[in-house]
Amino acid sequence: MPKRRISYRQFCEDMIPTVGFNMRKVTKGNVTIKVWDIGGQPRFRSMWERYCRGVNAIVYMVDAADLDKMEASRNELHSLLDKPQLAGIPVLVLGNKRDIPGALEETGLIDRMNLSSIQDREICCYSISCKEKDNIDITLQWLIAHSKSQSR
Ligand SMILES: Nc1nc2c(ncn2[C@@H]2O[C@H](COP(=O)(O)OP(=O)(O)OP(=O)(O)O)[C@@H](O)[C@H]2O)c(=O)[nH]1
Ligand SMILES: [Mg+2]
Repeated sequence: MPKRRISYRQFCEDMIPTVGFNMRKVTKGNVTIKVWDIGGQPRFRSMWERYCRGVNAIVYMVDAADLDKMEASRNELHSLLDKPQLAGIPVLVLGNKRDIPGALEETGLIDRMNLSSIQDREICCYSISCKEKDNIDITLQWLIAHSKSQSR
């Protein structure tokens, strides 16, 4: 039995960056998760807040192997979470690309992303690899635990 994945689309090395956003529904057993994938490029960042309003959880995906962009990523996350409309929404920070040597693991990410300063909501951090399908199971478990039926 293959490991569970967020979707069964093949991983490919030359993925096209998300232009604007994509919406997908992913069903696992009796759980359907509606996922909004929002582009991370600077020109899309002003949309983030609008798409995060009213959601059950925010998943913030970081390239854990790109140490040069970590500070910018930290600043973007903190300014997003400072928006009053997003108060209290649980956040899952995913450090992707753990397959790349030198990528930060959870403790390094918690430190460099200053996650321990976030005290007004539930915050969790996993180190994953979409390429190797590593820790996708715990990511899905977290998402299911924070889905609508679980949070009401
Ligand atoms: N080594 C490795 N490469 C990955 C992994 N996940 C994604 N990539 C590569 O990283 C590149 C960018 O992937 P995307 O998924 O387009 O990145 P993104 O964060 O969605 O980018 P935006 O859509 O601009 O926000 C692609 O070349 C992928 O093949 C991973 O776990 N390991
Ligand atoms: Mg994308």
